[in-house]
Amino acid sequence: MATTTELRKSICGICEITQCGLDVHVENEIIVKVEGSKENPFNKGVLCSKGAATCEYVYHPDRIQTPLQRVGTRGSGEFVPISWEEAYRLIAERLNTIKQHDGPEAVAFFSGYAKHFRPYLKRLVHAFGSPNYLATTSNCFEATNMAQKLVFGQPTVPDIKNARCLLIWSRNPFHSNIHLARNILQAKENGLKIITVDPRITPTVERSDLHLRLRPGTDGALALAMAHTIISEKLYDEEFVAQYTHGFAEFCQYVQEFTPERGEEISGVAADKIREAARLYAGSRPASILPSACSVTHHTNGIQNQRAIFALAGLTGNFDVVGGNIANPPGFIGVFGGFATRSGEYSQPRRWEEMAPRIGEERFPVWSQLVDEGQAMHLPAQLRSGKPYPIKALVGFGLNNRMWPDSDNLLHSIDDLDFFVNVDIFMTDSCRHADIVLPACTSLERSELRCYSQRFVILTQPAIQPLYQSRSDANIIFALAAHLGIDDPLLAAGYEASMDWILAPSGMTVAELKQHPAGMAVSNPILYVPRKYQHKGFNTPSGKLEFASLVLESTGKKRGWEALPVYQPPSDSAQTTTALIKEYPFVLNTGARLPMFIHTRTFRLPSMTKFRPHPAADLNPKDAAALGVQQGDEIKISTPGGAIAVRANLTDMVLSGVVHMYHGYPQANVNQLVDRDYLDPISGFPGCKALLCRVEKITEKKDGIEGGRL
Ligand SMILES: Nc1nc2c(c(=O)[nH]1)N[C@H]1C(S)=C(S)[C@@H](COP(=O)(O)OP(=O)(O)OC[C@H]3O[C@@H](n4cnc5c(=O)[nH]c(N)nc54)[C@H](O)[C@@H]3O)O[C@H]1N2
Ligand SMILES: Nc1nc2c(c(=O)[nH]1)N[C@H]1C(S)=C(S)[C@@H](COP(=O)(O)OP(=O)(O)OC[C@H]3O[C@@H](n4cnc5c(=O)[nH]c(N)nc54)[C@H](O)[C@@H]3O)O[C@H]1N2
Ligand SMILES: [Mo]
Repeated sequence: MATTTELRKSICGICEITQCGLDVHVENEIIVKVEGSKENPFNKGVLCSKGAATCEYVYHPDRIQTPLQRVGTRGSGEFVPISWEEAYRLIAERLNTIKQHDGPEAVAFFSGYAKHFRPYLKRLVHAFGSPNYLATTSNCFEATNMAQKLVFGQPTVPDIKNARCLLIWSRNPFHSNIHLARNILQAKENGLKIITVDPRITPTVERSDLHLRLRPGTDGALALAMAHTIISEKLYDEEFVAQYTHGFAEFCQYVQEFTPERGEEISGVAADKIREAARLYAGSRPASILPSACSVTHHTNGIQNQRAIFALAGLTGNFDVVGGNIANPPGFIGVFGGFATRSGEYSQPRRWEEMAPRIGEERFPVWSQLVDEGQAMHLPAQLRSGKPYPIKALVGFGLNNRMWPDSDNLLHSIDDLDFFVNVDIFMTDSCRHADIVLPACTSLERSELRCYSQRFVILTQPAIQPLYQSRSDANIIFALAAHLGIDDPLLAAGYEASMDWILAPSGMTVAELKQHPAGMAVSNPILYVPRKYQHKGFNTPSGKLEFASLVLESTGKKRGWEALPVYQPPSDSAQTTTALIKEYPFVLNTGARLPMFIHTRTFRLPSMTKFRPHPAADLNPKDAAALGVQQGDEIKISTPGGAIAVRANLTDMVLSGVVHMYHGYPQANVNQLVDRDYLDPISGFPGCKALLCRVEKITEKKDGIEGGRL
């Protein structure tokens, strides 16, 4: 019998945020090949290495096949398969009992990096009555957004296409988002000047006009030194500053001490380069800043540093202008799609005041003021202390402890819970500690609504039916709502009715989207209106762009937080901890993206791991020589929190004195070395990009040492 191959449309969910359009070739309901979808305006037919490994990902033997109930001790991995009905029944019974005895807030929910189901999950959590919706927002992009909310009153996106200068502050899209990299290259061909601020020499740096190679965590000092040049050479936008900003005089006063020479002393970037960058950024208007998701904010001084960076856009009036940083374009699930939705309203059916305080609310009040979620990094502390109230149950959608600081501690804290449910595609260590494990399907087996900044939207349909007994997260959320007996009309109406409700202001409907399986242009795009602040002001307490933050002044004063973006070195650094530095003389920087790995997700794919089969850390050859370490030698990296053994990868890409290690290796988890309380006090973000560590050559090979935790 001749087999026919059908072409079906989907999107790639492996790296989540690019959502590349996929052409899925299906033979007898089996995916035989995937290619980039040419109709998709973002990836335009192109796929990265990870997307090309889709078949390996979808058909991986580690996939969870059925709902499971734990029968052995936590972590033992002993489960018995149960039916979906039984699983839902058990979960609903336990969660409702806890709700009755301890209040709904005693149940916390967490979303991992997967995002397609987040609006529905957040509604479920609040409709259940719990304030405790947590997500990777707590250590991914949100601190950068917080800094923007403190300065501008809202998040922005850089208008790269129309900018004359792009200040890339620590992004490396050649590894983290290849389509963004292509857009930058295209703009460069049209004359865009690029300044990149990064401690490493990356492919982005290699294509930049200027590289500011700073020491990790000194971003604030560098930005303030740039501000010094911009102010002292009168390169700032006097009219904008006078009319639309708050705290300029105090800012100027503070910036006086940050001469480029002082900036050089702290950051290691030559004073003349700082001046050159300031002149280029301020002198080529319009200019935009492309921030990183978290390279600046994964520091104990992250929010203040990130604010100092955004203050540069305030000085130069590059806020909400064509080619600058555009204010708050409308979006859906983290992407600015150019259409209005009711997603925020949908996700927040109950006001915060009607619920108990969120996890982390007391410790991170500025977070709670600016972000509509709990601060997840506080979860382990509340699990341990039971204060201000005990958490009895946790429901994770892709909770993977390996991504958290002091990862084992989170698992140990979870072990003390009455009840833990985890929904994942693959059997992970975290799942092994759960009472009930539910199998999620991949993006190719589900329906999801996503949008692209090209004013394009897609509602996918399953390219194949969910494998084994797996189900889509959205399906699981709506079924849970029904089993929990939640009285909520939209959750009761279901997934498609919910999407229709969310989409109503856009004029688009599920029925219309289904007619365009490869996606469609947004029907009534919202066109960009520059300088909205001229009529609406800024969404800050002063109504102006704030160099001195009134939020920090009122909320932070008694905690010692400064209203100005005051620079302080990372809490553990040569400047602050003279005792520690003797024992731990290197700076450990974790997580700089590698093209073939994405958090914990692709370590199980041989076609990806073959590029770096052993856990390895990047070390400058000069440092290696001093340690007697050669390429491929085993080294031990230790912090007061623990030690891992990895191979040394010698490269001039990294600064001398800094060791870089990717996070998430199953054999050598660098997050185990990060102290659980080493957090930015304002955002709660972990300081996982500037820890002090020791590096030693391992001379004697011991059992179990290879790539493992020592
Ligand atoms: N040291 C260090 N740590 C970091 C970072 C760093 O730079 N350095 N980066 C941080 C950042 S920015 C982020 S975003 C986080 C990411 O942290 P995580 O969200 O933990 O990352 P992942 O490993 O991508 O995904 C978590 C789990 O979700 C599962 N999963 C994948 N797709 C789905 C799905 O569709 N449904 C469900 N239910 N599960 C799914 C995966 O199998 C995995 O077990 O890590 C953070 N951790
Ligand atoms: N292949 C791949 N792609 C990814 C991911 C992945 O894991 N793998 N993760 C996705 C996620 S969740 C996110 S949040 C984004 C992140 O996307 P990016 O921000 O582009 O990623 P990173 O490589 O973490 O950080 C960019 C650069 O910041 C630099 N950096 C490190 N410390 C500092 C510092 O203290 N100051 C400054 N100025 N720079 C510093 C690093 O050297 C690195 O080159 O990537 C997304 N894309
Ligand atoms: Mo992230």
